[in-house]
Amino acid sequence: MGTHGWPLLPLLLSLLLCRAGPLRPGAAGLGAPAGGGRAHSPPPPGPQQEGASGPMDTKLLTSPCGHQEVRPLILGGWESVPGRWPWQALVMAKNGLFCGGSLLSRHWVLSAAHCFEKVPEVSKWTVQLGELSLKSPSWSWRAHSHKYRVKKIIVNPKARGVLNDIALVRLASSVTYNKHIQPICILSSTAMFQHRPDCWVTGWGWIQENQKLLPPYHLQEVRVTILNNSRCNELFSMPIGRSLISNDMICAGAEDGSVDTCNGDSGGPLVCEEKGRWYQVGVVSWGMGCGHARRPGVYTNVSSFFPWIQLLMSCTAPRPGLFLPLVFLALPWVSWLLCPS
Ligand code: 4AZ
Repeated sequence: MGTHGWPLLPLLLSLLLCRAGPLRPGAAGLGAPAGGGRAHSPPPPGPQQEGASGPMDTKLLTSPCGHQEVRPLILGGWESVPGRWPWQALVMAKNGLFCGGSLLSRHWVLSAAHCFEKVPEVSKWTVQLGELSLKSPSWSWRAHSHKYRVKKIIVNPKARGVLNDIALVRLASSVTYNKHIQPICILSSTAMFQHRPDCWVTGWGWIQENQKLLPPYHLQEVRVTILNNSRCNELFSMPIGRSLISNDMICAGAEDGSVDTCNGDSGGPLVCEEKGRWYQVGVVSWGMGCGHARRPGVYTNVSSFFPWIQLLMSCTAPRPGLFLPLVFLALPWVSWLLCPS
């Protein structure tokens, strides 16, 4: 084996650690919700026990997620109500550029890679959580307290244009959850949501092609149908004649174009409910215009990037005591090989 063999050891250790890190004692792995896919943070609903046994992120893959504590009395319409989408994030640059995002844990927000193309500098970005308005008044202490500085932006290394359009944003401080700020669940497979007509997408993007959102810049929500990829490719292939939708993408909207996302919605979450829990299926990515018939919105398929997300979130999480001796031995190699510096 000689010198060529040694990198295998840290790789194996890293797999062991990255899988072992976030598990609760007694948990057999990432829980499996009925329906097939494996969930990120899927324990039974219940009171949060964060901080009970060490730093907050220890439980990043096991803390409750996907719960809407606020349920509106009247559903429908386009303006959301406070707390209905508690994972919704606003990812803002100092120059006024903004994107949507979704809260995955106390330190991590998911968004689209292309959002960071024009402004890659971390110091220029902030993340707002728990607010319904795109532009909260500058004197609002509450809005100010819900703004987080960004420590790191990790664009998927394979991101190019609309391909692999996904990024993780590491927040500089830990998020305090409340009924308006909660994480969303993610799954390693979202096949169970194919054809679902009752998924939702949210954002502060344009409300029509060439029509910006107007004051009070209220978060918008729209109910969409998940289309399967072969149908979506069929729709897009006319008159283009070639497949545009890869397996890492997922289409949603309506074939008649009556519901869609638009400019400024990028990075935001496409979510579906299953047995009282909400799962993020897609990240708003691209489309051909907005609201055109036979041109549904195209989303990054979150489950395709589940291992990448899991790895990055695990890398920065403190490891449990049981593995401590191993961690001390292997962590420098593991970090060097797999985790962003
Ligand atoms: C955008 O530029 C954008 N109709 C997002 C979604 C769609 C088009 C554009 C889909 O943020």
